[in-house]
Amino acid sequence: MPTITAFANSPDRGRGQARDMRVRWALEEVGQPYDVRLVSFEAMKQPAHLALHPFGQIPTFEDGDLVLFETGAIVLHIAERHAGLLPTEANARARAIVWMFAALNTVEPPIVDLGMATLLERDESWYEERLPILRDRVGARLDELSDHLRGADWLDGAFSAGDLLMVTVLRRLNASRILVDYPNLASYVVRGEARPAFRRAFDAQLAVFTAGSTS
Ligand code: GTB
Repeated sequence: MPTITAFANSPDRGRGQARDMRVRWALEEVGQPYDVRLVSFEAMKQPAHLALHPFGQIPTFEDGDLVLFETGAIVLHIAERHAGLLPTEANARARAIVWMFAALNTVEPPIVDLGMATLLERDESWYEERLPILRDRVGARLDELSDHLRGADWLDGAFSAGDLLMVTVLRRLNASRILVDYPNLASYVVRGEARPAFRRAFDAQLAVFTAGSTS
């Protein structure tokens, strides 16, 4: 049974924004049970965790001798070894992997930049000037993604690991009102969140927060 790591005290208070959520969701989609080892911010920077993750972050994935980090690589590993997250036809499979990379390399960076600015740079003298620039960059990507998706349920045929990653990336905008201007993307996120595997993963990470706040 694989073991993943997750925050002992997630700053998002169980909203499923930390990146272990993607790995939990992928494992739930393919029906693979898993263990979770919770780590504190201090423990993440200690040698034992750095041996698993050179950047001292969560999540990690351990299965026997195999240790992985980077959520894209972990989700791809799970999708390659189990049925359900990648099409079997070779070209469709390649296109689903394209969407995994697009989620992480093209759509997520401007969303993270906007989130980080809102969180960490609010008191800077240039914050108000920079904010519309960051919002425009996010908007450009959302315009393009929305045009691609149109009225489809998923990015390329059936639900895939590409959708799983894209939905988790778009969920990072949940605290803002940005997706209100993109009804098809908002529905896409709701569709992803309605999947039973998403619900199980979400509830599992929320239970960590709930247990921590009542103990
Ligand atoms: N590229 C790596 C991957 O995809 O696996 C990035 C991993 C990463 O950013 N991990 C974060 C981490 O360990 C947690 S998920 N940070 C601690 C550190 O770097 O010292 C990022 C995250 C954290 C919190 C929220 N939140 O509170 O809303 C959202 C996302």
